[in-house]
Amino acid sequence: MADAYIVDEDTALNSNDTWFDSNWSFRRTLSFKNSVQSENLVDVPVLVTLDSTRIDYTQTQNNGEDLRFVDGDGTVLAHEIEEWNEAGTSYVWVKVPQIDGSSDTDFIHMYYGNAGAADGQSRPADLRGARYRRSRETRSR
Ligand SMILES: [Ca+2]
Ligand SMILES: [Ca+2]
Repeated sequence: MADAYIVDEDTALNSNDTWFDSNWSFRRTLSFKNSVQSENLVDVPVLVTLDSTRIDYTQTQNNGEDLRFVDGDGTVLAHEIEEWNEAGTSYVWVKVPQIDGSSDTDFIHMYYGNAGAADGQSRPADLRGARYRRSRETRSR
């Protein structure tokens, strides 16, 4: 099983589900392409790659403090920002409880746009581990 999983951008928004918190103004749906295998992926560190085509940096706090990731059932997910670059590409790890197998529609929501939010990162150890492995792989290439 892969340790990290790259998110593909979603287009089909399921808009009739519950908004996480009215203090947040924007959200984007991130869906997972996992139809190639029948196995559910459990507690997966997911690397979310963001740029100005995927997030409106003018609406985020300038270090991404107001980023939140919320599962389909409303659970707020642990995340850690690896790199935040409003002039380019940002990298954020999110711990996803389950990515359904044989599915291209399982998703999480990314919320932003709350100038009053405190930094929401929680930096769980398993995300640090995934980040460490990625940096080693990058160096060895
Ligand atoms: Ca900003
Ligand atoms: Ca899921």
